[in-house]
Amino acid sequence: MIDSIKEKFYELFEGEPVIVRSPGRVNLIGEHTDYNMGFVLPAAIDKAVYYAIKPRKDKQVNLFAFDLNEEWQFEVDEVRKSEKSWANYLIGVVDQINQSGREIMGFDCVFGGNIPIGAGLSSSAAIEAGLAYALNNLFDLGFDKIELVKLAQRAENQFVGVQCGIMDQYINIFGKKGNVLRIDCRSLDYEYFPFEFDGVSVVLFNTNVSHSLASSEYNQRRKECSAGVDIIKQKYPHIESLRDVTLDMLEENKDQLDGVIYKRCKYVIEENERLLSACEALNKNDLREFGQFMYGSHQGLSKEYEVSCPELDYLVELVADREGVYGARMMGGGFGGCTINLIENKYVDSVSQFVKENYKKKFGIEAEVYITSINNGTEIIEL
Ligand code: GAF
Repeated sequence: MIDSIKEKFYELFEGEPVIVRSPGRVNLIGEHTDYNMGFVLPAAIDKAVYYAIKPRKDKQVNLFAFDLNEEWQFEVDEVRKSEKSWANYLIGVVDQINQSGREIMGFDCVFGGNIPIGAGLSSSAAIEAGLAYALNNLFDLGFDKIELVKLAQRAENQFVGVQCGIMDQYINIFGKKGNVLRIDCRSLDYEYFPFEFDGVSVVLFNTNVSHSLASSEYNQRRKECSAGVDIIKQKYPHIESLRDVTLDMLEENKDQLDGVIYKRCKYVIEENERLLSACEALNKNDLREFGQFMYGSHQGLSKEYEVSCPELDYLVELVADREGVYGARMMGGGFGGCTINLIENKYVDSVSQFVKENYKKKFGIEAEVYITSINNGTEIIEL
């Protein structure tokens, strides 16, 4: 992959590029908690976007998307939306750098990778944060890591127009081989938890569906959560987010809350608690207990937060009682994409076979299987 991207760079441009690897991510537990100022537990993975990139002496930016065989050009000082949706993830980053008051020159860039699009593995954050990281280094912009995370998130929120939380860009920059990260999305502190269990694999089953509801429902969930906060705040003025709300407070306010909003808030409060308990299980090296919290998370996402879909539910149901499976749940925003599964190595083949056969029978769609390993966050791999 890296060689083909470099070759393309040599074909299109002059000189020697820097190579940057920018990973996708998994999230073990803690879904839809980031924008509620709660906790998440993601890890950067081996699937990644690779950049071959070199500064220019003028203000011209030449982008080439290797996987799509498409190009886009613009001037650093003339940033506007592209009709090519992929280009907006990159232009948004340049736009944010411009807004920060830092100055960059143009650059030549070929990028491509193996993060499946629409699978919930955060290919868009990989593109944004990877480019922010690369430009920070190429032009000595002096952003620290957390500033890069926020810049990449703003590119997505403001330029691409998706109101995502901070998890995906954060793990992209801070990921560390062999570790999951417990991120406190309120303080933006983090803690590494080693996640290398002999004989156990992190396996993703891709539904290969991506229901169009995803972004409208995502924004709707955000609104429902803040509507809940607004009501509970009337009694508890110090409340700023669902992170500050306990189940007792929620129960006290149940009569004032619409039934749907109550369910959404309950899920978020419980998911935060589940995540903290799951981390205690990790500290005890107890994957069985950890896996039970994953199932609990899926139930909540499916029944209370209602961001699952029949395909995701079925993939979790298929593995739930199978030998060798510790835990499974839907992952990411929902309405399609992947489930994440912890499976004993010696059962990975048989469980995958079983899942693929049954999923195909039920939905007529091939489920893809990715066995992932936990890798570093974005890094320069060739100078
Ligand atoms: C998407 C968003 F981009 C994240 O910020 C997060 O909210 C996630 O959905 C749900 O946990 O990946």
